[in-house]
Amino acid sequence: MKVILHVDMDSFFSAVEVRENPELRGLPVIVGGKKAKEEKAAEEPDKKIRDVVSTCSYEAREYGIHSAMALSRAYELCPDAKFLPVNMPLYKRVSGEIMVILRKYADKIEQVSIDEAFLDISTRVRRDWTDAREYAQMIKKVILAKEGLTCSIGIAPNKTIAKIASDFVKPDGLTVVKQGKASEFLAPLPVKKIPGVGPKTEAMLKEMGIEQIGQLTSCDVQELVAKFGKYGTRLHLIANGIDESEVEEEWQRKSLSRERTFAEDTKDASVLNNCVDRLAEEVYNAIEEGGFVFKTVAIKVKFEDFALHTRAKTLKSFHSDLNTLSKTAKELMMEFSEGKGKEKEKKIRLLGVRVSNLGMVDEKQRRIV
Ligand code: TTP
Ligand code: MG
Repeated sequence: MKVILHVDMDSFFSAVEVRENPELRGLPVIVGGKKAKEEKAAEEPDKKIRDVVSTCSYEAREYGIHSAMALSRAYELCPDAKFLPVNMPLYKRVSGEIMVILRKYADKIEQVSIDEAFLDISTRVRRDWTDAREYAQMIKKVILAKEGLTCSIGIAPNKTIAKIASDFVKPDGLTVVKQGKASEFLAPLPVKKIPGVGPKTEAMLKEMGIEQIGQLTSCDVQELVAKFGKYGTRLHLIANGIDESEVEEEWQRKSLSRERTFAEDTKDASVLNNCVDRLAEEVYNAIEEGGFVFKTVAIKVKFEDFALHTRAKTLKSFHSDLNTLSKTAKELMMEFSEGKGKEKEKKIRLLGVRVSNLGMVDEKQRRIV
């Protein structure tokens, strides 16, 4: 069982501005647009001014102001609000500091935007969830003490529910959805609360008579698949509280690859094999340098007619040796040369070797972390 925590900072850009200028506290503060024209021209001469609200304080939200609204409209709704230009370098710096703090409290952390992150805290709290709430309260306290900012946190058995939960009570909220309580929590919520369900999907679901997440659970999956393809299955699973996706550290999402285009298209087996060997060696050097281990090996083949194919194999455990890498890559290559009739006839224009599903070798303990 996993315990996942999702943190989302409250009215992030404007909260940072208020922190920097305490006299703004309690006022409607709107952040959006660029600095005065002259300054802007010097900084980004080619960019057009995007005159929309990036975000605003909760006081400003009372006037109906929200992100992505035209600044002119925001001005109509609340002419007395404090309007501030976007100071991105400042928000990025604060975001970086927050992520450093959060990292200490997680087995794994995945930053998903400037002001939000998933933390896998499975080994940090008790299995019975009794201290999950206290754990989140402690994180909130630390962020407030060190950064002077509030955030909202959701804790749940998976990423999707944790994200929905962090939005459930805002600002300065904390929502814990225990294992076994997911369906109950999700059922009454509108479908648009599911990450990825935008106005279009929402409208299509409404046509099917589905407005709440609970209604998704009782509807026929085939009907959802017919309308939304693969995403239909995912929607059904999410509504049932199922999401197996892992919290992925940045380096886990990464892959390493090398590729080569032949001077002349070829189907000569020994030329192709040599090339796979050389590419595997180059990839091996890169993973060794980075201290990585890999689980998945893939090859990419572009034929003379530019048709592009990839083939991948995921191994049972992590590896870090050149032998496994080139052997697996060559096996995958064989599948092409011995493969289907048409492909067999075609010459190859480009070859690529890639490893993904990377892990890190911890130097001190010589283990995968
Ligand atoms: P959000 O977390 O969506 O919004 P927020 O932090 O301002 O408010 P909330 O309390 O509801 O979480 O986005 C984080 C930051 O990203 C936000 O402070 C500004 C920026 N942003 C934009 O620039 N444009 C947008 O349309 C949105 C939604 C956000
Ligand atoms: Mg936020």
